[in-house]
Amino acid sequence: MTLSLNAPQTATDIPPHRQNGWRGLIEAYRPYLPVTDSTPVISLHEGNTPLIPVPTIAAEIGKKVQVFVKYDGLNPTGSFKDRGMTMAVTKAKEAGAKAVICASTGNTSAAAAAYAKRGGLRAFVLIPDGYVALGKLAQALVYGAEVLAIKGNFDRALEIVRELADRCPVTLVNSINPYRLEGQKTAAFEVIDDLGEAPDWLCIPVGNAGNITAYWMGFCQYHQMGRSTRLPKMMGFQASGSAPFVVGNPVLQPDTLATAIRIGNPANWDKALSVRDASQGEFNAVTDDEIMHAYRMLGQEGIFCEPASAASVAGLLKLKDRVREGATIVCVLTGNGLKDPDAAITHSDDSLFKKGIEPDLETVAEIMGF
Ligand code: AN7
Repeated sequence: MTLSLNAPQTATDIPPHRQNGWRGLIEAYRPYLPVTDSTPVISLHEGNTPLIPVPTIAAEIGKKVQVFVKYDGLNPTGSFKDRGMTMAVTKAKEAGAKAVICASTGNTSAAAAAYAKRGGLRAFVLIPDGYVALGKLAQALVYGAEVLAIKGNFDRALEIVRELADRCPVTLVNSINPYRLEGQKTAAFEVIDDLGEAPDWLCIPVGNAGNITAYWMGFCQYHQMGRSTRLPKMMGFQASGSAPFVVGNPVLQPDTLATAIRIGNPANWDKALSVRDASQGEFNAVTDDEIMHAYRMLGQEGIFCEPASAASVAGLLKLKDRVREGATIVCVLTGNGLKDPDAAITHSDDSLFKKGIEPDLETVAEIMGF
C-alpha cells in the first residue's frame, strides 16, 4: 500500500473532521468557524494537540482523580496563539489587509509573524524591551517580523498598537480581534473530542484573558450541540506579582518571571469576569516559586512547558483540597518550554549538571557512580 499526504481515507471510524489527515483547525472545524468556500485559509496545520495524562500530578492531589494537560506548546510556533492567528490572519487576508500589528509578551509576536508572512503580509510587533524570552524573539526575527522593542511594558505597548491600528492601514491581531477567539475556541472542541465529555475543571494561565474566554466559547458551543452534557468550572491562574483579576483592579507595575503573563491591564477584562461568573469559576494567584515547582514536576513527566504555562498546574496543586473525588481536570499548557531556555537553565537542578570534566573514561564512569 502506498501512502501519500492527503490520500483519501474511507474508514468509517475516522470522525469526519479528521478524515484526509489533519490540515489545520479551520479545515477540521470549518462548520463552526466564520469562513466560506472562498476564504483564503492561511494555515500551518495548527491544532490537534495531545491531551496527555499526568499521573504524578494526579497523585499529588491525594484522591482518585484524572489530570490531563492540553499540550498546546506543540503547535507550529510553539504556543496556543497559532489557533487564534490562523483565523485572524486568514480574515485579515480575506479583507485585503497588507499588514498586521500586535503588542506582545512574545508568543503572539511569533505567531503573528509566522502566519502573516505565510500569507504574504507585513508583520509589525511591539514588545517590552528586555522582557521577552529568547526563543520567542528569535522566532519573530526568523519569520521576518518588523520588531519594535519599546522602553515600557506590555500594557503600554498594547495602548500604542490599539491607536496605531485606528490610524494606519494595519490590522490589529491581539485578542481584542474577535477572530482570535474564534480560532482559539477549537482547543475546547478538541478536549471534548478526546474526553467524550467536558472536564470538571479547566485550569488555565491568564494574561489578557483571551484564551479563557475562547475556551469558554468553545465549551458552550459544543454543549449546545449536545457534544457534552455539562460545562466545566473555568479556573484561571495569574502570577501573584501580576494578578489584576485577583486584586480586582489593574496592576501598574506587573512583575513575574513568567514573562508571558506579565500583564497588568488585561485587554479582555469584562469578558473574563463574565466567564468566571457563568462557569462558577475563579481567579487565583500563584507565586513564581509555585510556578517553577510545577514546571519542574512537569519536566519529570517528560513535558517541557514555559513558566507561564505551568501556572495552570501550580494553581491546581494549590487548590488540591477542593478537588472532588473522581474529578477530571484539564490543565492547559499554553507554550513550549523551548521558548524560554534562560528560565530552564537558571532554574535547573545544579546537581544534575557537572561541568569541566576531564575527557577520560575512568573519570566519567566514576562521576556516574559506576
Ligand atoms: C504561554 O504573547 O499575551 O490570557 O502577547 O504566552 O489569552 O492573554 C501571551 C499570553 C498564557 C495568557 N500562556 O493568555 C502575548 C501574550 C502563555 C502566553 C498566556 C500567554 P491570555
